[in-house]
Amino acid sequence: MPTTQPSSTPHPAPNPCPTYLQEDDLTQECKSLIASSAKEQGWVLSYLYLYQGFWQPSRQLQGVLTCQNHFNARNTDIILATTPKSGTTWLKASLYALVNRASQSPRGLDHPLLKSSPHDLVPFLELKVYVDHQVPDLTTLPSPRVFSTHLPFGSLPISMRETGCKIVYLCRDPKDTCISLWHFANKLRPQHKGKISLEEAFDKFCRGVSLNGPFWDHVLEYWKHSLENPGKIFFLKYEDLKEKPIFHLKRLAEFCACPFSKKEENQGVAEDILKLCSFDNLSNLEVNKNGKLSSGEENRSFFRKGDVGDWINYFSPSMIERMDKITREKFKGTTTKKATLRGIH
Ligand code: PAP
Repeated sequence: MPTTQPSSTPHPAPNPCPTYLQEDDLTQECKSLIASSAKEQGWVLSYLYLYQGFWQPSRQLQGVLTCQNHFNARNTDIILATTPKSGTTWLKASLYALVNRASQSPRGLDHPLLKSSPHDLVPFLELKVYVDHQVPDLTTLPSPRVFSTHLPFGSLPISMRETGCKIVYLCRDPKDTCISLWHFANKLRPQHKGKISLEEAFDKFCRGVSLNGPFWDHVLEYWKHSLENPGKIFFLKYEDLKEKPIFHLKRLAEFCACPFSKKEENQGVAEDILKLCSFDNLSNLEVNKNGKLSSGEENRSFFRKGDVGDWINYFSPSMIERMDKITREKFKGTTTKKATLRGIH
């Protein structure tokens, strides 16, 4: 189910200013909101604005407003919600391959994931579908439609919360998330701005000033709602997916109402999906090595290491202490007999 036409091209035309850096095309509603919101210097170029308790760059804020005003969820929709840099690209690919496997064999040499970025096949609502206040007609897309978002639970369009659409939520250890975001921001920063130092990025992250931050509040909102309504929200941790990928892919298939049949089990279809969506496979594809998203980001910037625990190579003891303290305090009381947030801290 290609939800949009793939738009990654292996050799895109040169673009002097990628659109993710542009922020002049805003509606009056967005401009007024920005004028009255708290703001902080962001990690890349633009300011971040506090909207409904979370930090958004202005260009993204425009997409958030349009998405909130126009997105009509269907009962059959599957929405992938993530904290930025928690493995979104990986789960987009896996979800896409999972729900389309009847018509697109994960072993097929013409599988869309071999030619298109997962971000084009499962587009972000606020960053791609509704970017620049465009309002595309999504009614003709076949079910199940699969979209993604970085929006916090409280900012999701009302129809998403009120219909039977399913939400898959993915998060990751805050230290790894922070390091991943820092590398990503430095890749996106225009050359003349130089790099943002780890110390500055870390301090912002700890104060909650990061893309869709505060990180911990984002996780907690979805966590709470997933416990209250496990049939609607599937809560997943990057580290768990790394540790037991087959187990969690099968759980995910059941949640998405497309469980693996006995025949598929015997044929190893889940294994095929994991192989197709593995870091090694995706990151070595031509489209992901040399392609760009329509917004200007290089596809390769979404693939770095894909490791658990890489933060150890970057954080000083005092940084570890500071972030662990925040995590302990924020996630206090989240371990019950049935579930735990342990594993991401
Ligand atoms: P996004 O939220 O901006 O879309 P996202 O895909 O969540 O980005 O973050 C990229 C991270 O996922 C990178 O982590 P790292 O910086 O710690 O290395 C990237 O390497 C990792 N990643 C991308 N694809 C995969 C994959 N197939 N398997 C495992 N990790 C992956």
